[in-house]
Amino acid sequence: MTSPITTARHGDILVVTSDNPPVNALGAAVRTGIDAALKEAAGDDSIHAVVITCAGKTFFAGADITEFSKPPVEPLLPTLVDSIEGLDKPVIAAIHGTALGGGCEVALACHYRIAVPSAKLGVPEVKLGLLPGAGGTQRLPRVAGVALALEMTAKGDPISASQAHEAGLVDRLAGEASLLDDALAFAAEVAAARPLPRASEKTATADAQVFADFRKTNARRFRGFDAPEANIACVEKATQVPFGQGLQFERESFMKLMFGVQSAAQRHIFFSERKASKIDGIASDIALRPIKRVGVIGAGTMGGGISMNFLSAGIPVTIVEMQQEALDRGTATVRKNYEASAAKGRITPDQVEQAMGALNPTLSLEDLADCDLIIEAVYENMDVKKELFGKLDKIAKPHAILASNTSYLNVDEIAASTSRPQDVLGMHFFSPANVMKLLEVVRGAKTADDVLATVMALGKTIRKVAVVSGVCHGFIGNRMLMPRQVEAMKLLMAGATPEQIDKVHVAFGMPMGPFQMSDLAGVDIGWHRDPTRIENIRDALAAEKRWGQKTQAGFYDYDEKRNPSPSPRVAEIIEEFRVREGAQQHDITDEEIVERTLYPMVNEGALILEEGMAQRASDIDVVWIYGYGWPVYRGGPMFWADTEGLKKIVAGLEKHGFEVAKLLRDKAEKGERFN
Ligand code: T1G
Repeated sequence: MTSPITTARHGDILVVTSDNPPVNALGAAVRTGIDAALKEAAGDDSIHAVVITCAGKTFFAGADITEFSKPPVEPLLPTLVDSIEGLDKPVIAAIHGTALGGGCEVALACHYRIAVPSAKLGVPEVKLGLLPGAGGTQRLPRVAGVALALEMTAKGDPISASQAHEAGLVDRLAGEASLLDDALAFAAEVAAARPLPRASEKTATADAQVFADFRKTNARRFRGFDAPEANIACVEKATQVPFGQGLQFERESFMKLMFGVQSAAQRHIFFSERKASKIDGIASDIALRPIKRVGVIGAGTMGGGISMNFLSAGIPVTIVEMQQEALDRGTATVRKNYEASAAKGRITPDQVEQAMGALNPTLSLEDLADCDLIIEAVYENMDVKKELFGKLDKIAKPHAILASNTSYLNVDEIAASTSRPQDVLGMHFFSPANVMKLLEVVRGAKTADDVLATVMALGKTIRKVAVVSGVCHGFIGNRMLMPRQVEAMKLLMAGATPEQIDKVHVAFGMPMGPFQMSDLAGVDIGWHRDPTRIENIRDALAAEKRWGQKTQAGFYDYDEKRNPSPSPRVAEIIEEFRVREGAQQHDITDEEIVERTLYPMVNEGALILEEGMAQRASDIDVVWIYGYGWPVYRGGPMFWADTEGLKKIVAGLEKHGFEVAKLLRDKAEKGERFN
């Protein structure tokens, strides 16, 4: 097998190039090749400097994550990194694309770093539940300073080449199109410079208060995660002990995380997110329909948010409303959202105008005639949607894709109201649609393969995590949410309080519990709106306009800053229903709350898989991570069930009288996992 590493002489400079698509991951063959090149350079006195560069779209984007579950192969990355730094000739890293993780650590071990302005550098290991395990936690604070090293290691976001240059992480900026030439010139310039600047020989200093402040400032963000604190502790160690001891501490900390459940969960999600974009049974090179203009019907919260996804990706949008006032309000909201992002420096004012200039508001459905994709985000009512799709069928051009943003209605029934069911599918965005990453793409019985593949690819273009769902009530996410909400209400009747149930979910790692979620989304969603018809606790709350945060009262009472507090009135309503229904109460433990609200979600997930409504268990995990904030360090409901043990899940479900899904029972009995 040819090595992904090649070397070439440019005068007295040895250029080492990695060509290991798609991201030049530092797999065993790459490490072996670089090691051989270093030996070549060390043994040849006519070589006075080394340039390490990469072909393709990026400098090394990290260790090869797929190797983590396999036995380690020499030379290990930490060893290789030390060999680079230890060479007695200058090694220059020529960086483009994203120098991430082990890639950034290779660059840090080089004596010099030159990067094109569009490059990024980062150590995202924390997002995999890890830490830079090849010296990064010890070299980065020594080169770029402790404050920046804390930000980069504990949060995992990359910085731009210019930020890196300002911080001293990058020594030179190259021309965008002249990286190698500029790197060679830089190498010639420093070839004789001594002593060689070695990160490990610098010192990292910081007041202890810096670490205490950083921990305090980020406590909420890091809640429940192991890796951020491990990264902080390693950077702190770099200011306390010599480099070698710091490396040892880093190594021990890395191994602890690597073999922990959280990193396994976070690596599972890394690969699952990418796997979700693949559609079983459809060729990955299927011809896609070009999407040059998108139509959005409805300029409310959803329609405006949906439009922004396309505008931000540079795709013009025609947005339709029935009333001018609603249309104006909708487009004003889009502008307000963009201007808020500009105020935070996330986008430039020019980009705001560019996006708004690509938004074409209209009151006429006929203006959608030139759209390649039309998405409706109108009132969640089947008759309304069927009538609208009937009209679109006559207006839309041939091969236009017609999508419904419905959150649970039957997409096949909607498709049947057109003469082109093959062009119809669901695109279920999550509110706020311009923020939430999940997009459930609902495949109708007659949806054409190229239509599905086009929308899945478009999902990536608009920076969503798209997951294919079959047609069933609630698709994947909301279908699993329902049993959780139903059981939460039953637990109120059995003696629990809303705050007790929510507290268990938040302690588990969810951003909020079932009742906090209801208050945020609106207790009145789906309510029959007849205040005289009070059949359950939710009806009683809705009848008293306890519609949630928006009315400063729901399952909780809210002050003017929307701070929640337990509601005596809600406690009364619950008690009234307990009496009225003759409900039996008992002391409810946190464990029972988990068994009765989370285990049924796993059970529903098993039914979804049995019915083929999701392609794979990992898709279900992706839905809950990106659509509902399931803690990524638990890997999603199905991954979590595997770690709990399916036998334990089955026993818990049976204990509370649930009917166990066949797939779940079979897997439990065979000792199998979902993932
Ligand atoms: N190892 C193995 N495969 C990888 C990979 C990696 N590091 N990064 C990406 N891939 C695969 C990915 O699964 C996909 O495969 C394809 O490449 C394209 O990826 C010791 C321990 C670089 C910003 O965490 O953030 O170094 O689906 O779709 O959108 O301290 O990939 O095509 O089969 O994401 O252009 C640290 C992870 C590793 C970076 C490019 N590094 N990668 O994004 O492409 S741990 C990372 C990314 C480490 C050391 C530690 C992104 C990207 P497939 P993609 P993209």
